[in-house]
Amino acid sequence: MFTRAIVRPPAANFAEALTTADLGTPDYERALKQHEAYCLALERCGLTLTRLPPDYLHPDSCFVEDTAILTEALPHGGANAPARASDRCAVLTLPSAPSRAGEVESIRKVLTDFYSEIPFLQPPGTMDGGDVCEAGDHFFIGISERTNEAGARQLAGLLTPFGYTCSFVDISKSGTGVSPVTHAQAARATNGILHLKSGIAYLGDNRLVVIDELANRAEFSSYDLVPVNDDEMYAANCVRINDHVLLAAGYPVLDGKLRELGYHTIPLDMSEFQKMDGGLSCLSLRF
Ligand code: CIR
Repeated sequence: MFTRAIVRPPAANFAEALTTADLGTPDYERALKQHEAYCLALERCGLTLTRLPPDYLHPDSCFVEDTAILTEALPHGGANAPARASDRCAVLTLPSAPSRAGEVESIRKVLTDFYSEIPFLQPPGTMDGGDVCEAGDHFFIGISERTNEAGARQLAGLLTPFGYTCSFVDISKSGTGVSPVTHAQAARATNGILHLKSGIAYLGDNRLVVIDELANRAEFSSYDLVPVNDDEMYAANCVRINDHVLLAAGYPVLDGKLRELGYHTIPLDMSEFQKMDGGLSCLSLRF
């Protein structure tokens, strides 16, 4: 159960954010409107928002999810839970993109209002929060072009005392054997996904939304899979928040599947964020 989220609107220089997508320049006014609609959807899901001011020094700073890992409290301490397991846990990440490293400090300051201890990852570890997928009392940690094994091991070491188990999912080019064929793919990982959560989303109830390319991975074999076809890949980065699932607008097949499964979906226009490689989940830190 989530009760809060941290969000930050894009700054006026959002067009200077990192991107490998070939989708054109984002329209700033439109991005602001889409961001506001996203915030209202979070509130509709029952979340209280901490709204940070735009950060002109960091053009990617609206993608707050990449800066920290925040756990949900485990309802009953989880299967492997020692004494501290019902505590929530926050860990600051170490984004490998130099232009994003400075985003972490302002998030740390905000999190001190909510967490008494906030460990952070150390070099040579690197990590973007978009590579970390919480699935009940288990965490999938993607090894990608942004998150390395050292970072993944550090995070696993920090989460284990809270009763979580972790496994690594290699989506890097070297891990998949997929040969990148375009410049955009070369800068990304599995079939053009930037982060693990660009390709999977946990819905609760042992259910995972997953892109076709990851559907046969042994790591996911014990889950009920909701497959996302290649045409709708971008929508795989959806988010279950309490009784709702937020997903990108314009992906009717996945939307239909989720509704058939009984989820109340809220489609949101994400076009301007997609231009800068941003998925829907990355616009908020939920806890
Ligand atoms: C970046 O390349 O870092 C940003 N332009 C996009 C980050 C998106 N983050 C996410 O999906 N978790």
